[in-house]
Amino acid sequence: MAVERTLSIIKPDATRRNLTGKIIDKFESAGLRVVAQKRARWSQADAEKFYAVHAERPFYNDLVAFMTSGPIVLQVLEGEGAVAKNREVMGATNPADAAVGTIRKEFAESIEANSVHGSDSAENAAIEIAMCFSDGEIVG
Ligand code: IDP
Ligand code: MG
Repeated sequence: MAVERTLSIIKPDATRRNLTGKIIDKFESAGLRVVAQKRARWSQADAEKFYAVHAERPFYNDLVAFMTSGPIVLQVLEGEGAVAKNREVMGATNPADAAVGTIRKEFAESIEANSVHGSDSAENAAIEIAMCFSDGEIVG
């Protein structure tokens, strides 16, 4: 399998509860490497743009409000099959469905406040990474 990069976001519910270290440990322990990282506070426009793909979904406005409710940590993760590996470590969208040992099973508060975002395909990973980082910010 090829070495890939994927976009990861630690969401406001997790920064609020001081869980960033525990969450990053899950990625690193699974063999993913943090090659770019920054803490940010999204504006409404930032969140609307990032989640534009979900604009027609009933939870869109609540999701934008949630993602702007506190600081987030944006990261590029790199590794063999990083897109699928990250999704595996994150667990299912709804923590009630997430497997034991996954981030969402251990830390998520709800289907919305589910602690992490991860790109769902290599194509979307490239788009999301470009939205959040300049080339010079990805430092290995
Ligand atoms: P994913 O984050 O597992 O890829 P998506 O379906 O892409 O899940 O949804 C994006 C985000 O929207 C989720 O991570 C979650 O924060 C929120 N979300 C998804 N489904 C619901 C829902 O049914 N109610 C409230 N929020 C939701
Ligand atoms: Mg998604």
